[in-house]
Amino acid sequence: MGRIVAGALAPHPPHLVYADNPEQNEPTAECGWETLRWGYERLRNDLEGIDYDTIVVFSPHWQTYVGTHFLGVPHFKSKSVDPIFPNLFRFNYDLTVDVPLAEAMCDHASRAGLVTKMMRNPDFRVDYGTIVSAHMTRPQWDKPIVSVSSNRSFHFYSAEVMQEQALTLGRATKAAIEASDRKVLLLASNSLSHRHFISEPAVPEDMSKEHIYNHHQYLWDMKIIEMLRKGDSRGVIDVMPEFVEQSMSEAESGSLSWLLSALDFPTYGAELHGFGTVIGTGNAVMSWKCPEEGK
Ligand code: 2X7
Ligand code: FE2
Repeated sequence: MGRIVAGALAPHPPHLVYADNPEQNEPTAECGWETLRWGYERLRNDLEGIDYDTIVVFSPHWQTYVGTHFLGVPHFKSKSVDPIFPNLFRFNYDLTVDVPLAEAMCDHASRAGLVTKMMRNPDFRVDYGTIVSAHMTRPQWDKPIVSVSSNRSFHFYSAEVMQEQALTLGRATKAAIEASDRKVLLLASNSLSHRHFISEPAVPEDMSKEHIYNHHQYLWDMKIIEMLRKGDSRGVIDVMPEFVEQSMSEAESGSLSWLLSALDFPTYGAELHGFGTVIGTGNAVMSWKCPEEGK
């Protein structure tokens, strides 16, 4: 029987890849955003002892308007350029997709009443949210991924409906994985508070310019992190609509709700690996190792 072995909150500011200087990225940096990059290093060390087959990423930057889409082509190779930060992120990716698992997830989500579609275009450009979170979590790129889009159509109704849909998708994701033979790591690819600077410093990695932008947003970030550390994931779901509206959180895409639902609303505490701002947005790297693992 398949299972979810762990989940992580794995934010995707392209700045983190830029500052890490991997060979796939064209621009190079001197330094920058260390608390988050060291946080990702701790996450990677933490995942070292866990065996898994596939990484499933829910990305806010793959926005679809007719249903939830799943990558459905076995291999993608191209260049991803961040539309806002082409100076920081021009990344040559070469990745494989666990298509059978993606199809199973798509099928379970349809049976749960969601509109779904497999993305079969071989020339599709994989979004940078998927790439950054997958790269920072597993830079070897030696595991297949499944990427799941954020269906934005429900956003027009309300934040509540958007999150309800994500909870349904989370339950379907869990069911699909348990009906498969895969051991899976889930990634929610999102920042917490998401109000950002409107002008970039001349040297992007100049950390004297990086700071919390708004105290109220910071208070929200700390509240959500503390609730997750205490295992109050149901409480986080309860405040999610207020959180996304007041802090402009990227969790608005449904990614964090999807993760907590797929993990069956953990009552054990998440491990916080690092927190930091990127152009003023709040980002936490956190993980939930399923209690059965390591027993
Ligand atoms: O997509 C992002 C983000 N979510 C946060 C910070 C900086 C850039 O890009
Ligand atoms: Fe983003």
